[in-house]
Amino acid sequence: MIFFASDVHLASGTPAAEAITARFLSFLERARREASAVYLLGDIFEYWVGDEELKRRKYQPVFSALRELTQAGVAVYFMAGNRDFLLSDQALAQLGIHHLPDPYVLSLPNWQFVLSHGDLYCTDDVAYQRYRATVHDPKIQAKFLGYPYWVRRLIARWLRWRSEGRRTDAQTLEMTDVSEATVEDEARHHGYATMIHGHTHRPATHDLIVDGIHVERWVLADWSPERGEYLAWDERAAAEDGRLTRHTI
Ligand SMILES: [Mn+2]
Repeated sequence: MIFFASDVHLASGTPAAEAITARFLSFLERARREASAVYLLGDIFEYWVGDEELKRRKYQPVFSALRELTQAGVAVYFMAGNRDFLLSDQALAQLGIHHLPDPYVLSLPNWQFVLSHGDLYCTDDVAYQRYRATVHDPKIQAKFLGYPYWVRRLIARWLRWRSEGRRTDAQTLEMTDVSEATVEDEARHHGYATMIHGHTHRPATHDLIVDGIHVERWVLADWSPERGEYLAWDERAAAEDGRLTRHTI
């Protein structure tokens, strides 16, 4: 089995954060028993302002579980989201995790996927795409990482507060879903492969017809203290229809 998850938003310091962490640990435990590979498609952490986060006490059980998982022979892949894109390759290597570019084409012996965090497809939100380009600028990242850790945490908190303010605006909510035209172009560009992404917090399975070809777009759910969700690909399932399934933990 291959597992896909995103938008866990791991954090610390609140009962809700602890409940989500416990759920994610159960997920990693299940992956150890059932999966050959795990694809983490961004926003696994609520924020990551620099690799000092590796030392955060509340994250240690997660890091240990990830190391155990990779040592048990389960391949773990990480694609950056818009909250944890500063997780460096060195930090990932320490955890035994492979870094993936966004988007990434996953070619299996009998199926092809396009994996993405999903924010790249939200092209109707021009302000967000401008913000994204800024924070992905290596010069700006270097400047940010030059600030003391506590300053970076304050900036992250401020950005989060600001984006939460935007999210309560109904019109903005409309805008932050993916652009259908962008999704169709992406499908076309990657041979109409099955798309898997998160970010929008709108879990659903969409059946699209692009150039007369059926394309599936699976949107991953964001996690809550009550519910974690992931997709599982079963290479041994008999029917194509039953190979990719949604599970809760
Ligand atoms: Mn996101």
